[in-house]
Amino acid sequence: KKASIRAAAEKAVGAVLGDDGPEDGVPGKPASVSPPVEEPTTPRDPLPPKADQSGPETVSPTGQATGDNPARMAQSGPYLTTAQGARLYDSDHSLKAGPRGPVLLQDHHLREKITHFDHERIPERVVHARGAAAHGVFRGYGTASNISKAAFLAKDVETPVFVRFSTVLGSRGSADTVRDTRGFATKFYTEEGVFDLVGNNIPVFFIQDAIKFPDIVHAAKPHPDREIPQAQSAHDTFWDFVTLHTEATHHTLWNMSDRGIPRSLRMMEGFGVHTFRLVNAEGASTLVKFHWKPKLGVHSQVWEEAQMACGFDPDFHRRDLADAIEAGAFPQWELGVQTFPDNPEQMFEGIDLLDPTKIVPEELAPVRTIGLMTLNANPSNYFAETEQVAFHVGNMVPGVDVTNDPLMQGRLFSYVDTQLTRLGGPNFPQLPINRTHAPVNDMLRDGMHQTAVHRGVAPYRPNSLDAGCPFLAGEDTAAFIEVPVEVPESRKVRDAAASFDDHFSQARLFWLSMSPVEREHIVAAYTFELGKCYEQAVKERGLKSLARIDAQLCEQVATGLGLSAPAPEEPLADPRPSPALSQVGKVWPLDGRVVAIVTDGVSDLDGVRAVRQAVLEADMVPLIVAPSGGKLDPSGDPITVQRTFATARSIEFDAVLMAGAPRPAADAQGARDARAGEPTGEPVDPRVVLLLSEAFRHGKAIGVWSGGENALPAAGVLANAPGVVGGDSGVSTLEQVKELLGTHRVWDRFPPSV
Ligand code: HDE
Repeated sequence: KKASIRAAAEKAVGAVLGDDGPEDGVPGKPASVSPPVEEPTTPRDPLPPKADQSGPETVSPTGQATGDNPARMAQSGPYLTTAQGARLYDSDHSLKAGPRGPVLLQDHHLREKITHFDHERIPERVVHARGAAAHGVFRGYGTASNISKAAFLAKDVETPVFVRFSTVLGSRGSADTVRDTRGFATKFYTEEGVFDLVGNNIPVFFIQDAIKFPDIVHAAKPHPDREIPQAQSAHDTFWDFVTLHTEATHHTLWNMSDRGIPRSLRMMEGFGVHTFRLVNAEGASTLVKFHWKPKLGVHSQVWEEAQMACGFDPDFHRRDLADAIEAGAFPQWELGVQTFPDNPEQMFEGIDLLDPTKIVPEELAPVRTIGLMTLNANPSNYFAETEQVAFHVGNMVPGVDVTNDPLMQGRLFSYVDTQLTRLGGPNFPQLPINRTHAPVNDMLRDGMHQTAVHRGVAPYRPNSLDAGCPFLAGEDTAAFIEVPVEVPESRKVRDAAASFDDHFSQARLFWLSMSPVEREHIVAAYTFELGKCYEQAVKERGLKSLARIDAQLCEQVATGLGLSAPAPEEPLADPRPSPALSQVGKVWPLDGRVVAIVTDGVSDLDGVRAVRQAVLEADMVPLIVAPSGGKLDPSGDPITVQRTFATARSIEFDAVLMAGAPRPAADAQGARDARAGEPTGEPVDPRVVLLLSEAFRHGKAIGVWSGGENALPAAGVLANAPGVVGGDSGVSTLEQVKELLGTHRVWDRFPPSV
């Protein structure tokens, strides 16, 4: 299986590039011209979907299996037709009164084609507009069976899932690697109905009450006058709000940490944020917080790298997810729960479980794993699946229930409401991607885009005319029954519990739990974001809020802004740090990490070939980077070039291996310019210099052999710098690079300043 994964990995990366190169290509030598590819003329049935796109089949809302996916049935038969199925003989010319005459109104095909096109877009999501998704499967471990009767959590039960990851602030076409919270929404198509776990990659939220959601979103979205900046929080209105509305402090700190810029969607944690309630077969309930734990570990980009990726590859995360799945490197997460007794106070160790700005440190309540999710198929059609999928916090199954968290309560209203505008009516649950796999027998009728043909005459209860159908279920027949929680007698108020007033202690806990390098990143992020604000008052208020988290943090950001650091208004308490919150100091699997093998096209090509194979054998992705495209060593066992110096950029790689020191092209102006400024040593191709210096700055492992070391001085990299290794051969160099990759980055390169 591993071998087929590797073969797929190679194929996927080549295919993405379309860079296979001509058979007899030699760098620098023009390739022979391939025969032109003709447009096929023999009618035939459409091609089946690609292997990595076979999502689960769906069931109609009336419970009938649809056989084939209706989305695919929309493309059957060999001939182009109208929407009504009439075959067409020409789709390139309007019907005219003569070849040079006016177009005729009677041209139904023209009108149908243009009208449909005019209405192709639907409103993007008001938040989380930019997303990428995948199909997969969830397998229950059975370890939650004592606390939940949900069938999908039982041992070895397999449930199809569809997961959509998103950024929150940007428009649908914005870049992937912006500093933002990431959505992590999972639709479980269980046999008892759909369960949606609509979470984020950050375990806390900006607000404690849903009524503040329009405020935070209006503040964080682009300014309403010029509609800038796109997809970012580094602007006045965001900081104006989060510094006035201090309950946002904790979430904002997470955003300013490395969690705001994930390396990959596959390397993010997910959180249900709210406290949920699980109920078992005996009716006993437990409070839980949901966690998704990625098998590949939690990793981030560094800020400069993330910013560069916004330009060089705005689809960085989307591409990474789709490529990994296509290559057979299926991302996996374990679902876990922290459990708490369901007592009337709903507090745990002094932490209010109904306050969504608070976490419960894992050291106080360990995460128990209860199942495994594997994403194994890409969507076949972005619009039909990723865009039209509609999540709803209220989609629950027996065994799962809500709590009184006021943020969650508001979400229970918002998600259906928003789909009415976005998906144009109340029948969006019938869209193939939203359809439950459980039999449906509802009394909902008609409405826009109704696709079910309902039978019977009595969509009401009680009835005798449809023989009393459908009947109500009970406890013994798997009905969804709300946990009968006591609601203490109280007054109607617009208020919150006093425990909701603590806005800073957990922000301080997070700060104290970070390693020095993570703190340094946080300081830099605040300095950047507040530095982008124009209003002095906003910057000063930002510092006041930092003073309540940590004096040193405040001091350093103040220095960066050229302002003086205020003293905290109250003395700071020192909560016990939670080491589990830090991303540094652990060793993780290397699967799917991308290693650039940079070659000058001549040095030790046998070594290049061997190291490429060794990278594959470690379940990582090798990318051969050479001066120009085509094949290296065409006479022997040719090596396909996957990136050229023109198309490669450091952001794509987790580590760089380097054989030889490529000389600049003699006639390149850029090369001459670079030579003028080179610190020492032989001239090196300026694009390689850039690649090495960026990789070094971003804490990436660099391995050199067979003359590769000669490229280092031009990039200002010392051969004995941390995370720069060399060996006798490519393979021995790779071994050292693998050690470095296990900790994700060479953290020693970032001087600890805090
Ligand atoms: Fe959402 N949120 N949200 N949210 N949310 C939406 O629903 C809302 C909140 C989250 O990939 C919208 O279909 C309110 C917390 C994700 O399709 C909308 C409040 C968390 C996604 C909405 C919150 C989330 C959404 C916009 C405050 C993490 C994307 C389009 C009470 C636990 C789902 C849509 C997808 C999307 C409302 C707060 C996660 C408007 C009112 C907290 C992952 O309904």
